[in-house]
Amino acid sequence: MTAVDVARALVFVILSVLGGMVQAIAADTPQRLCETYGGVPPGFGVAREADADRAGLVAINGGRFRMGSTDGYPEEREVHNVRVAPFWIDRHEVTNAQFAVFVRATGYVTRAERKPSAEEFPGVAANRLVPGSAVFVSPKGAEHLRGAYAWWRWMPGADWRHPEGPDSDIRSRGNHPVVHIAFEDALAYAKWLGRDLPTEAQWEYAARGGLDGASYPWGNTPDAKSRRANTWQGRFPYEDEGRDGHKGTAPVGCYPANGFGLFDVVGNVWEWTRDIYQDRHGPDAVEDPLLVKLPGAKAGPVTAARVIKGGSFLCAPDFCVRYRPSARQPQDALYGTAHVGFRTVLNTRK
Ligand SMILES: [Ca+2]
Repeated sequence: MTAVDVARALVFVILSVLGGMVQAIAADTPQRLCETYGGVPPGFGVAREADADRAGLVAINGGRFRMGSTDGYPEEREVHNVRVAPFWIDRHEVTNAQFAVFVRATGYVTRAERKPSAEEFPGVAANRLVPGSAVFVSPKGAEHLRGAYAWWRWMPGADWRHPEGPDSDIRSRGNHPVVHIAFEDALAYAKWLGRDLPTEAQWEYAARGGLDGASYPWGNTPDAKSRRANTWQGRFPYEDEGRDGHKGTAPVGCYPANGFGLFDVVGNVWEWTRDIYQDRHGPDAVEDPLLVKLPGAKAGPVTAARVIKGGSFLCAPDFCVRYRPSARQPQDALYGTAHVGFRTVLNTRK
């Protein structure tokens, strides 16, 4: 072996070791979005860009999957087979910055910003019919004994621009998910982009990221080290220890993407779907039952309670283990609250 060969061998060994180290670092450092991201995907809201209608979307191949779970809450049953056609879905939850682009372009005013009508709230005094939304407030002492969900407080002046009430703002939260969005607000945003809200089946299929039947988007192991999603650590509803790095909403994309490249499918904020809530799943479906009615089908009145998915920063292991793809909850379509957001889909087979 010549000196040149020895040198080459040494270089090879060094490069191999370095390469292994780089791979190890890459494997240990999951893809993240939030640190350098302003909240608006390239081309978004710019009509002249050829692919603007797909800005921020990820293509999802269709497929058949087992929807629901027998391990979770009763409403997640029965496990049944559904086939979804190919579709596109937002890589991340709709952000404040994106919603601001929509509002600037259209002048849209959300429900939480409008004065509620007397017809909707018969018997409520006129001076109490003021714009607002429900904000989470940690109860003090035995305050929670006032009743279930006593940690929600109706706050006049709370809306998407003022998530914790009139004295709060979103100036440094352009890349956080927009909240206090009612179902009709989310739908209006989606329609403005020529899109829709996901059906529950689309949402669940996308959230599973290809891991059919798994408990979580990343597999079957709980997130013991609080590195995979923005949830609640500590005793709910008193103290959020924030061991996952965030109390309240987090910028989108701070946690590893799932197998389809989607961020925050569980945790951070609940997400609206089109489906009207029923407390059990239907039977096996050859195709997603809501989508076979397309095009132009109306999926029930805009005021009907809808399914929300994914759980939120308020989901804690001792209270609400709903940061799982199969988990579901009804949400009054008229109210978004501080922990409900959404993402959009583009159905290409219209
Ligand atoms: Ca958290």
